Amino acid sequence: MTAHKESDAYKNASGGWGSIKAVASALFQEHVAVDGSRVLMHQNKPDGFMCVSCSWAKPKDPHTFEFCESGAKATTWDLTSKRVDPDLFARHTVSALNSWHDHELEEAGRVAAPLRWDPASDRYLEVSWDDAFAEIGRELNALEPNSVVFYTSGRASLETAYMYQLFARMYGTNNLPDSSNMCHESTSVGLKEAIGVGVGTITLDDFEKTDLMFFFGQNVGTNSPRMLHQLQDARKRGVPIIRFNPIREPGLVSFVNPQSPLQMLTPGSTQISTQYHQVKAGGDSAAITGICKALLEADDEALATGKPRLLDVGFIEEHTAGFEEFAAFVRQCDWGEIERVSALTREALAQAAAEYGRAHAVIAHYGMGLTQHRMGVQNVRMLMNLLLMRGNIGKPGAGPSPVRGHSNVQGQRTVGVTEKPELAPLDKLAEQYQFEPPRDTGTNTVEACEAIVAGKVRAVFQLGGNLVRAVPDRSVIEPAWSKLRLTVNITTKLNRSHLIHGEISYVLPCLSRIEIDEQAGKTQAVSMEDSTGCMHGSRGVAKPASEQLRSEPRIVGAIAKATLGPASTVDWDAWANDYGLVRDAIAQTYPKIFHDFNARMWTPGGFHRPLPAAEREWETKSGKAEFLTPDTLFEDPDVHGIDENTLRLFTLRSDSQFNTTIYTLDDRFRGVHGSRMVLLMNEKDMHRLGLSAEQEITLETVADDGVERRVGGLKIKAFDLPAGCVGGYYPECNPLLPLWHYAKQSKVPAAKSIPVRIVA
Ligand SMILES: Nc1nc2c(c(=O)[nH]1)N[C@H]1C(S)=C(S)[C@@H](COP(=O)(O)OP(=O)(O)OC[C@H]3O[C@@H](n4cnc5c(=O)[nH]c(N)nc54)[C@H](O)[C@@H]3O)O[C@H]1N2
Ligand SMILES: Nc1nc2c(c(=O)[nH]1)N[C@H]1C(S)=C(S)[C@@H](COP(=O)(O)OP(=O)(O)OC[C@H]3O[C@@H](n4cnc5c(=O)[nH]c(N)nc54)[C@H](O)[C@@H]3O)O[C@H]1N2
Ligand SMILES: [Mo]
Repeated sequence: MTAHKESDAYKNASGGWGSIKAVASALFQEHVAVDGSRVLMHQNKPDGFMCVSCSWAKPKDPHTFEFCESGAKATTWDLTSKRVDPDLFARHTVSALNSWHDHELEEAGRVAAPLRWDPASDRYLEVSWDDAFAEIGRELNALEPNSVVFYTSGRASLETAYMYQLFARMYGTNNLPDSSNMCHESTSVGLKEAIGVGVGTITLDDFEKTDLMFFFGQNVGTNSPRMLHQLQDARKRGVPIIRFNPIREPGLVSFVNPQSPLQMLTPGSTQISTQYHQVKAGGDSAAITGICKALLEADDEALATGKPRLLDVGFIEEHTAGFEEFAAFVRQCDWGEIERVSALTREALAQAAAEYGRAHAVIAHYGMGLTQHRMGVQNVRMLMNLLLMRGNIGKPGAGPSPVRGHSNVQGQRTVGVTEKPELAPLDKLAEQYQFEPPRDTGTNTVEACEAIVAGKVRAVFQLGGNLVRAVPDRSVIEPAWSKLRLTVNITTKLNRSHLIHGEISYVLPCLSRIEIDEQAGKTQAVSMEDSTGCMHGSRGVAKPASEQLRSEPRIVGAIAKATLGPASTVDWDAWANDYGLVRDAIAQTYPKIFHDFNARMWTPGGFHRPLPAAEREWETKSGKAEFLTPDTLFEDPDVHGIDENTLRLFTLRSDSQFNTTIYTLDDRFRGVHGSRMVLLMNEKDMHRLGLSAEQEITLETVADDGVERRVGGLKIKAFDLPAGCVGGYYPECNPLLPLWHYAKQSKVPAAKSIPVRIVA
């Protein structure tokens, strides 16, 4: 870097030298520099492994470095040479480890041996795998199946997820919550109602055909950086990008491509967003209403003056239901109200509408900024309304693009991990495995937490994840969690959920997808589904962190076998010896999506699942794509006690974390260093409330349920965001989020809109 002075453009844009430096320092921090760089070359390649970080699509013709800063950090995090072995517990009791920071727990390295908590010494002690499985099986058989929760974080493969849900159902419960319940469940519910499929309809090819992209509440530079390649290519073709986000996120403003030597050497970067609207948190339904209103006004004028219409009248007539009612609602909405709730001007929204009206094929990307709200499902449906008005679905270059989180979170749902029996092929499973699957609705994540608090749950399994940190209402959840009878954690690293444990608790270390997985003398591969509904094979390339590790399919299979006994109609050992057999079973359950699975999983660029909505076939109630008329434009119409001192807190991720995994305490893009205990605040609010920068404050939730929810030690940072909302980090701010504060129809915790006030 000596010859080329780092310009400010590089520092502030995402990608670029800052990104390369961050990758190098992550490799260094985890002591894996040489092997790590070799492994990274296999990331997201047809013969390599699929990134363990986000779920963004993997192209047919990958770049030399088909990974990003986030993915590289996630990979090196797994490749670390540090180990959590029984020695660590010989030195520290569990109570002592509980005083460690979350970052320090995971930073201690990969868990190297199966562990069982020992009440006498308050330590995790090494246990044999066989003893672990035997005891877990015995415990499960002594419990009522509906008192057991089988949680999945979105990383485990299609093969593991399929085995896991089958096991839970054979055991007797649909309690299969998934990280998606805290994430894109508003999409699964909203899109299903609107267009008949609960997932996005675009593919990578659509990026080449689109002529406008919207981004609502998704932070691509931090959370799905590989997508910047497609955005940059689209920008080069002159495709406008319109952004709605309370914060001007650097990755959305400009981008320097580390793959392009020319861009790295010349100052300047691609301007990613052409319009940037700093919407107030919770103001998206209002903002979209404004765009729709401006579009209707322009359409009226076109009709009156004999110009081409702005509505796709033919599409609306043939393919949709509910348009008239929606249009009537929009027409009667008052511009003053729209401006107040969205914090955006009529002119700004009309400008977005004008750009939209000029474009023939439009993609709408969105993320947690839409889904994690009380009106999260409505937000998603409002965005669909906007697309439907101009027929932007089921044609090249157009469609909804919910950008998923975990690398296989969408796929786990596809192969049956769901608490909703109507979404699982129960009859098919009954026939294929000759058993009677449970038919009652299981618990989603929030309901599982409610049941844990109520003492109705006795055991929790976590296939990945860190629930005591990821879920709302920490002060209520933690004490309830430690009253559980059994906690079983299949994991790569140590985290808080292992230390706040049940009476009997296991930490079972598994292989990471990056590692070579040999079973019965044969190297195994697994598969996952990306954000665009595309399935990919994945083969590990690194040496396993410890000889004691077992693969996820092997662990799940062994628990199933120990619980269900010899009468089980599945040969769990055979499946764990050869994942190809699991894929055959998946293909048999879901022939439309997974026929010839074993052969097709190595298709370059993956193979797509069929999506009726992409063909303009609508598997909805009315058989048409459905417009939704919203109830209200207000976020939180039903929270009481709100006054002029109430601020709306949205919780954020930094570039140095993957959910509850905190790599470092910095947030390079937002200029936060050394501590995540900060509160981003508008200067007007600071002035109004008599606060100064760097001042330490305590936040308190505005709620009238008698529970005190406070987070202290937060330092104020003046920030460019709309007045009335403040930003803080997830998971540090989770104690402020009430368990009942969730999206109405999907129960996704409303983590982007927590009413709070500052206490001295
Ligand atoms: N590096 C990294 N990558 C990740 C993750 C990670 O933690 N780290 N997590 C993964 C997971 S599980 C997920 S779900 C995804 C999450 O990825 P995203 O969907 O991008 O989620 P967030 O970063 O939580 O928030 C996204 C943006 O929403 C904005 N926002 C907040 N409130 C509002 C609002 O009311 N309206 C609008 N329009 N915007 C709002 C925030 O400013 C932020 O920029 O990322 C995945 N990828
Ligand atoms: N306030 C607030 N709360 C939120 C959010 C928010 O934006 N704001 N976001 C929500 C969202 S979108 C999500 S998805 C959830 C995430 O919630 P979770 O999925 O529960 O949490 P993660 O942090 O992704 O889980 C990390 C743990 O997974 C384990 N792990 C990592 N890799 C593997 C692997 O390969 N196999 C196995 N078996 N285990 C592994 C490690 O033990 C690691 O500690 O949090 C939600 N909570
Ligand atoms: Mo997520």
